[in-house]
Amino acid sequence: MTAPAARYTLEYRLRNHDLPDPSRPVEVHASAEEVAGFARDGYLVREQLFEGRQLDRLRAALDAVVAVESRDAGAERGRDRRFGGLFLRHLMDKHPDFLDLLAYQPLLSVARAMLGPQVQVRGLSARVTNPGQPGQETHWHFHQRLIPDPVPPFFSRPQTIDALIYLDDADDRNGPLLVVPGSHQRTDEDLPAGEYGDLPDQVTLRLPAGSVAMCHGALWHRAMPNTAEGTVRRLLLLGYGPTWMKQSIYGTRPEDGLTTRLLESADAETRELLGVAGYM
Ligand SMILES: O=C(O)CCC(=O)C(=O)O
Ligand SMILES: [Fe+2]
Repeated sequence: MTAPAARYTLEYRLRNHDLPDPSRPVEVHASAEEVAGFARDGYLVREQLFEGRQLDRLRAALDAVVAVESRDAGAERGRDRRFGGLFLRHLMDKHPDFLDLLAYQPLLSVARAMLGPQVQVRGLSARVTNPGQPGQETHWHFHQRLIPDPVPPFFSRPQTIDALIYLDDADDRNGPLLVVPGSHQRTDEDLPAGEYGDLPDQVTLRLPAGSVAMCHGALWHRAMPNTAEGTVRRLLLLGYGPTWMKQSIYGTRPEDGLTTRLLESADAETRELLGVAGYM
């Protein structure tokens, strides 16, 4: 059990003269030092943020979707060796318990501290790998591969956050996460594809089940494979971005999914979180 996170209130307001009340306070579930560290390093770890019944509930929800999609062949196997494992997409549309994560303040408030008050959830996916099978790792990569060279004067760099929620241990047996601190700012460097070796300054994150690594979308990272001594390794990837950005490209949104139904009676904040408001 880790100590509860420090908190502070961020008094945002929107410079928008059309709003009767432009204030957007955020109670940030982190200290100002942790937020500064996230900006500098490109990641922030929350050990065992999910525990007990809450963790079991997310595992059960994921297992239920895996059971359906493995049967219907809906799940996406890793595209190639570079992204091993089983990928599941649009999870908030597929199981109601995942909607707990839509406005989950311990993560959302930190996303708002980093990205601004107007944040949407860009997607909830999962990656599941198993012990003793080949190709259960990822190559070194970063998610926002959109930066032109040269960078034009009005270029708006994509700033996103992915909260990697580990439902099982990510340790030496199950495969830790490797990151290169500060690499989210190395926007003038190429990262070659298909790299699996050690990189200078890499850090190994060995995380107990229920832990979260919040990562900038341009952070260089790689998942190590499960070993034969490991267990199933289930990971949720909860993506955040500004409300005006497009959502994740992966998978096919189910027609009449749970978020579509939620939108029918959603309040303003939920509409923003689901990415249908907050453009102008
Ligand atoms: O499994 C992990 O630890 C990270 C997975 C990952 O980087 C991805 O799916 O993009
Ligand atoms: Fe990744």
